[in-house]
Amino acid sequence: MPRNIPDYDDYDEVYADDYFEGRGRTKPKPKKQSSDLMPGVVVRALGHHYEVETEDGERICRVRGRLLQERGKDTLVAVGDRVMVMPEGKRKGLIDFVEERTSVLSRRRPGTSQIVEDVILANPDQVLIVFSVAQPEPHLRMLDRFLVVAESNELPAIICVNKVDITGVDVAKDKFSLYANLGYPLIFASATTGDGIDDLYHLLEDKLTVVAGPSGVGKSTLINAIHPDLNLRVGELRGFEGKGRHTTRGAQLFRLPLGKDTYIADTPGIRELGLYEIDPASLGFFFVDIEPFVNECRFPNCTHTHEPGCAVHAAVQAGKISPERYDSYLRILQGEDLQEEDW
Ligand SMILES: Nc1nc2c(ncn2[C@@H]2O[C@H](COP(=O)(O)OP(=O)(O)OP(=O)(O)O)[C@@H](O)[C@H]2O)c(=O)[nH]1
Ligand SMILES: [Mg+2]
Ligand SMILES: [Zn+2]
Repeated sequence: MPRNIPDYDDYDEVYADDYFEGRGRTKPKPKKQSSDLMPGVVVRALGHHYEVETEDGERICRVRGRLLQERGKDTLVAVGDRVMVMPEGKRKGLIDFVEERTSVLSRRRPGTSQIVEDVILANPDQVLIVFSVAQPEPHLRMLDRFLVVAESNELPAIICVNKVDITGVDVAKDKFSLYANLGYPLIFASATTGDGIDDLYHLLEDKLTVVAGPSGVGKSTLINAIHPDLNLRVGELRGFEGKGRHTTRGAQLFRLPLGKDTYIADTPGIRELGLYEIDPASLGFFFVDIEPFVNECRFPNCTHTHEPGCAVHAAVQAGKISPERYDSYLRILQGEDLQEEDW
């Protein structure tokens, strides 16, 4: 084992400082045991430390050395992870164990040629995808990409169209009509006037909902409108294009006073949403409007681009799949990485 990674197996060694702190005390503190472990949920990442909510409050935790070694390059601990914590004093702790994730919202880590998973949030039950009707203008091809990420992670998606105060709800319904037809729950909201907030609130009960979308669309403002006590930081928009400033840094999980177990996670605006581990032959399954035709193609490994006897292509020609959605499919298939600057 390399010297610079401490081995936390021996709790005596780790807590040695604690023993000496109590100078003058005749009996050493009792040895830490695994029965002292307490369950918790990671609510925020702070560099190499994590804020964990446990039954007796929040603790700032570091990660046990052995875990650091075991997990290689994958996201070791993510916001939303259920963990076991060895308490250290009243407010600190050591993450001893990370429970297997039941779901993730993840993407391909940007800025590297290696294919690495970047877990945006662990264990969500659903994803609330927020776009604004204006300021910034919605980029629907990017929305399609968010939907593919939700479908490929098997997460139910709700679409929230925010800032309807700017254009009026009719313009918003018109711009997003395609998505009402696809069957996704669609909520028209204004975090400023409070329109649609009640509808949103009712969808959250007893679930962990991750709020995702581009920067500046009003994700944090919406969460504040749902639960004003949180008082999250909200950013100004930059320039005449009204793009966001990436105000929220790092995902953060909040418990809501609603039902027994309701959490909402704010996430930073996503600039780049590379898809992780989706092979070309299965991409069609993650478009709810393309999927019904996939098994009717002549070739089982059809990519729905040029192959003869392609049922998807025929459905596009017949107007059963919209040209815009098919265009999104082709762009993702070709590996086009949309960046915010291209929107
Ligand atoms: N007109 C209008 N402006 C809104 C509404 N919701 C949010 N805004 C404004 O949009 C700007 C960006 O809001 P944020 O809540 O910071 O956006 P965000 O999606 O959290 O952005 P990031 O944290 O950067 O990802 C702020 O100036 C908000 O006041 C709305 O419903 N209507
Ligand atoms: Mg924000
Ligand atoms: Zn086909």
